[in-house]
Amino acid sequence: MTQEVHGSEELDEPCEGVGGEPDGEPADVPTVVDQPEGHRSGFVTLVGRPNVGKSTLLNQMLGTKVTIVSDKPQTTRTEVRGVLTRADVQAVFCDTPGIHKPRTLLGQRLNDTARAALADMDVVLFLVEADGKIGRGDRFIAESLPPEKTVLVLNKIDAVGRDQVVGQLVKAAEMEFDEYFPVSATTGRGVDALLEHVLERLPEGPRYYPEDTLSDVPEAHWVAELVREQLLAVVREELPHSIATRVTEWDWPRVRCEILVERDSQKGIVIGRKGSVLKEVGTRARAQLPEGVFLELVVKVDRDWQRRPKALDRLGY
Ligand SMILES: Nc1nc2c(ncn2[C@@H]2O[C@H](COP(=O)(O)OP(=O)(O)OP(=O)(O)O)[C@@H](O)[C@H]2O)c(=O)[nH]1
Ligand SMILES: [Mg+2]
Repeated sequence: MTQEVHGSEELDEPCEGVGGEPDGEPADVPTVVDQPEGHRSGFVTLVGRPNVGKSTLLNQMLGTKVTIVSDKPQTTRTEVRGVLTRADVQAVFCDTPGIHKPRTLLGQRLNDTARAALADMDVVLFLVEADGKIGRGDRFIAESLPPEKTVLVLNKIDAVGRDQVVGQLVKAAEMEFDEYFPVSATTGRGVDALLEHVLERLPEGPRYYPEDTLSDVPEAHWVAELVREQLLAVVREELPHSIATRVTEWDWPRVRCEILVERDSQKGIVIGRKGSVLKEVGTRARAQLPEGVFLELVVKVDRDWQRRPKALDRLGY
């Protein structure tokens, strides 16, 4: 397994047609696969402020990793679908970006993506944190959720004592939803009960995805996401929002992934001394990919990409 650590080049001419495209974009509307007798199905959206644990909860419910996680806010940037299929029921879960007060065009787009994922949902899982303040940001989101479809999930109960869980549930109850589930997405506590409840709520309906489908994320986009996840974990500076990744060459097992930053000064941080940061990111990303992958990481500057509509379009945000 080799990994090339590149310096950087200016991105003069933005490449067209990249950003999750080598495998094609996921279709917006899934086709109906089949409908066994008495089968139930539906769409379940996870929403909440950034960092409340939406992606962690989705991975825990599916028992497999379909969406990346980090301790930095605004990790999820696109809608990610994870599919749970049983003989009699199929749930299509939609992970969404955290809804927040936007400061850039990227922030606005993330909010729009989350809002769009709320249309035509059967169940909304609205996550709030047990170990943080339930405040204006949460109430702002709550106001736009359909009460009859919303289940309030109090996440991160492993991080607090029982009194705090009760106190937070009382606080959350001010938002007047009917159903409350305290869970820990990390340890899995309470998650089975939540999952069974969600599945029971789904109406009669067809199987939308083949039974072996776990997610709608194209492979190339997934590799780019794993690289971004490891950058979020490894890079210490306040860079998370300035980093984007995209796969520009896919010749399996050779994959070339570009890391975009916004300014020259950020290149050195992402590369690290003698390439140490890039090397670690590559090693950690490869550990999650099939053996033998040749991952080439290249750092480029795409000036102020998160404020430029065309740059965001190219990245699929
Ligand atoms: N202690 C504890 N930490 C959790 C739990 N669930 C998530 N976390 C942590 O919270 C942080 C954010 O988790 P994510 O799943 O990325 O949160 P998110 O809501 O998807 O965040 P965005 O995509 O940025 O909106 C990570 O550091 C997780 O490890 C939990 O149940 N307990
Ligand atoms: Mg997320």
